[in-house]
Amino acid sequence: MKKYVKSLLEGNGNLQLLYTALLAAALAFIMLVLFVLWRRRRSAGHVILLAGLSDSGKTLIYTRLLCSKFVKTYTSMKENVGNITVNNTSLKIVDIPGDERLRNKYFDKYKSSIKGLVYVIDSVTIQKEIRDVAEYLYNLLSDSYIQKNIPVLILCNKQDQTMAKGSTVIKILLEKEMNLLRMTKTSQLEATDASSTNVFLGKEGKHFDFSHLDSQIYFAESYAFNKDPETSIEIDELNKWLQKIV
Ligand SMILES: Nc1nc2c(ncn2[C@@H]2O[C@H](COP(=O)(O)OP(=O)(O)OP(=O)(O)O)[C@@H](O)[C@H]2O)c(=O)[nH]1
Ligand SMILES: [Mg+2]
Repeated sequence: MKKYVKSLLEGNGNLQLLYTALLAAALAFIMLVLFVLWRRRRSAGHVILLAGLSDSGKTLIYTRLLCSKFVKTYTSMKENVGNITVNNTSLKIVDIPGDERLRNKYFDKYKSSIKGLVYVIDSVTIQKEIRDVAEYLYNLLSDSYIQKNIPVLILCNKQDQTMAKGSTVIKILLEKEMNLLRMTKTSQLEATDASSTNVFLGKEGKHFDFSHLDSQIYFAESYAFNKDPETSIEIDELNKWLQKIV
């Protein structure tokens, strides 16, 4: 009898050991899965992309964000990449060239990690360039990565210039142009191949309106340079937007 109880106790001990080992393995596995998910969350979606036509001021804004310094800029032929910290979150600022032959390549390179898009506009030349400004924006907003509810800031830059248009006027100009563009794109789609990648932005039967899009579209004003060194920079609205989206 004594022997039997002893073997039973020993058996129970082994069973308990087995349970403990299984529990430890399961916990380790769960921890591993959580760690991988956490790493993925951290690495995905940390890029703030600065896009816009050439000469709109992206590279100067990029430099201002990173080190506040004024630098003489030249037409970018490749991207600029740098890190900043906003609300204890590390963000990768990527300034891509506005050149028509280069911009898609760089957008494609970074779009899978995008957290926010800043679309920089030269507020002085906007009326003259409205077609190109609207078309590039339309293409970016149609992209499947941007359509995953990526917040977009339309930054009306060069506000230090007396001829600069304000963000309210620019919004109206853009909505009008995007409406025309959408009509052209829709008729092209009907007339030609159905495999076209044209996307209908906004609500069918309604005038184009930024508020109809799934992505949150914000408008703000800035200047990255003026002649007075005391007041040579005004990118507060950009900084506030960054704090809001992180
Ligand atoms: N007055 C004024 N000039 C600006 C402002 N921001 C940029 N600039 C000037 O505009 C020119 C173009 O600026 P960049 O930052 O090089 O333009 P970009 O958008 O990077 O152009 P790409 O690299 O060709 O795509 C430079 O001469 C800048 O000094 C601004 O807010 N006000
Ligand atoms: Mg540049």
